[in-house]
Amino acid sequence: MVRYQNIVILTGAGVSAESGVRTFRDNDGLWEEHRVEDVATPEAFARDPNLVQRFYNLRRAQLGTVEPNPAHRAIARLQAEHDGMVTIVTQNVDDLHERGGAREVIHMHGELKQVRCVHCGMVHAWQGDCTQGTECPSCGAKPALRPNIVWFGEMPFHMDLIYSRLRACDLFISVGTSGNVYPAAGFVAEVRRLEVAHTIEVNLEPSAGVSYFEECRHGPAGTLMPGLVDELIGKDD
Ligand code: BJW
Repeated sequence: MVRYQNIVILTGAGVSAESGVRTFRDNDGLWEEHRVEDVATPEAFARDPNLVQRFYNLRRAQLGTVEPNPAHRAIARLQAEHDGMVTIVTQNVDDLHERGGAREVIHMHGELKQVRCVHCGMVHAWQGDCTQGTECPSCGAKPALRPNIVWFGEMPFHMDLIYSRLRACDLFISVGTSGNVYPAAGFVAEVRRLEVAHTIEVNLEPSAGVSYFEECRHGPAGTLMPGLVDELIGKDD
């Protein structure tokens, strides 16, 4: 395989599916009868903050019951063993990349294990439940804390850093994302526009953006990623 210098890997819910974390748009796509669009918005939080807090408390608690899978470990191995730079950009709010051994992960949609004070803006590491009755550890306000998650209509985190890595990459790999949510869904078009990077999609099925990718590997990420990483670091030579 061609040797690449700067690799950007974009991951989505499909990379954690084999760990037992539910994806957003498969099957009925519902959580207790709610669509993700109905709980993951600032309007939903304003309308029913207790429901939204409960949604994120349950998902935060679920993190303790799941483990990284071979896809997370393969991506971490690429980051550790590749001669050039490997940037992991994830839309996932779980910590499975980190627990699978990745050392730098850009969480563009935030992290389940963080909350943010809407008064003072401080971000706090958070393990257990958070409710409208929980005080902000920094300023003492309540209700004050919200999940440090990027909801629909909000600006994703670290966009300048992500676009600078996209501009510098010579290989872009998208793993386990349906290509329905922007701006992440537009990264492949941005990379293709620059005409300097090869693009690979790894997904269970063709994504909404499949036509933008030069190379597609369809199947479970936990099966396909270890082989792709072997190719990239030259172990299959
Ligand atoms: C497997 C597998 C296995 C299963 N192996 N694969 C045009 C331009 C810009 C913005 C917009 C636009 N049009 C509309 C917008 C607004 C909106 C948007 O995109 N809406 C769409 C629904 C149309 N976007 C926003 O509001 C974003 N903010 C924004 O745009 O700000 C302005 C801005 C503009 C331009 C530049 C910069 C900023 C914010 C989006 C926030 C998304 N938040 C969520 C919920 C919060 C996180 C949480 O609670 O967990 O993030 S929505 C949800 O979708 C979650 C995910 O991160 C995200 C992406 O989903 P993902 O990961 O793709 O999951 P699925 O379920 O859709 O797909 C899984 C895939 O895996 C499937 O294809 C399976 O087949 C596959 N799979 N098992 C491999 N084993």
